Amino acid sequence: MVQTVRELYKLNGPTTFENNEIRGFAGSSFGNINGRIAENLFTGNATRQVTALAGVIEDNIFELGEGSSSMNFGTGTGVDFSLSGTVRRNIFRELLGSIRVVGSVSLDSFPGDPGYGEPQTTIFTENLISGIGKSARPQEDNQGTGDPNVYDPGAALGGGSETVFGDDYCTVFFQSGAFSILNNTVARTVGSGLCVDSNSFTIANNIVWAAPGVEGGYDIQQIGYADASVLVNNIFQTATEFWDINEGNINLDPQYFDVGAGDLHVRTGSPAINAGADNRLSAEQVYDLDGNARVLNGAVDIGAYERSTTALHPADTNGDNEISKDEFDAYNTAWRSNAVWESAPSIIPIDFVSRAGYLLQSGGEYENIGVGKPATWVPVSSN
Ligand SMILES: [Ca+2]
Ligand SMILES: [Ca+2]
Repeated sequence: MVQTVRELYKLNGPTTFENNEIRGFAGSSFGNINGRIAENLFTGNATRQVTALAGVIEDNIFELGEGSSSMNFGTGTGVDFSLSGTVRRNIFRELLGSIRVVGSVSLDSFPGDPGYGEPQTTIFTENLISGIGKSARPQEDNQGTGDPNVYDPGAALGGGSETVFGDDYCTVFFQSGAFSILNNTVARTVGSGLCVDSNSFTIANNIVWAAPGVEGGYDIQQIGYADASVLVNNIFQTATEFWDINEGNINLDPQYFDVGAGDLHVRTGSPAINAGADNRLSAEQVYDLDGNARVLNGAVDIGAYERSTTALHPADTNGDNEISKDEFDAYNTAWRSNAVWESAPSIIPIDFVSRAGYLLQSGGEYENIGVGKPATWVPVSSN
């Protein structure tokens, strides 16, 4: 379903916006949505992918855009308008602009005033972020650098100056209010990774690691003064100084499975496995980005994914860790006839069919190596 600009502007006020595909959007903003934005695909848009006000943004994909993603939580004018929001399990990939998350603030009163609204905490968890500043779409050479693939700060793109936040270019910029930034995975491709410029924040259990060839910037950058700042159990290489609590962080390669192909699951033996801080988890963290339980094998993992090697290939209906000829034929037939399959995904993707064929051809048992599906199922003999 493709939404038009006019229809999207109708979405003010509490509402649910889900299961849409928004493609080739060239306006200035999607308008404010005060509700739930879930399971949408935003792809190939020329400006800000979404501007949302409060509510929940979960399980969306934002990709291949020339603009940025901007999310404002509680930036209203009344003292009662101090709302919190949750941004979880979204995938942001190949966007030219950055991601800005503005937290809860009360604009018309000040600390000490009667009725001053205490900021609520905005929750940002289990998001996957890669390829920011490097849209896969062909770009114009806005600033005359001679290279259309170079990000030009301040370039007059669809999103205008809104593609640049703060003094430095940041992949994700958290501004105002209070934040819990937990269990995200960021492959930093340009500028700094996570930047925070707000009253208080907890940054825990995140992986922020530069993609190959990226230089300069910080993985985690604190801008300005904060009342409370916590940095615990993250994997990163570089961060600015001055944290109230700075402990349990790891400076070791997270061992992504295949960063080039965008699979940021970690490999067996990764320092991320079971190395998160369980006592920093939020009640909002029910599932990991794959939909598995957030905590498995006794302790939470660092990053958006919880390592799990238990799922069988959906074609393996008798659960014996082998794909038989009959099982493959049934799966293949269901795919050809668009039949609903009992084990998820119910609409069978073609790469799941070809993986079943590969496992059949290889013969013998297969195993789950804990990465993205369907590449996670490999013949035992090949591993
Ligand atoms: Ca675990
Ligand atoms: Ca079987």
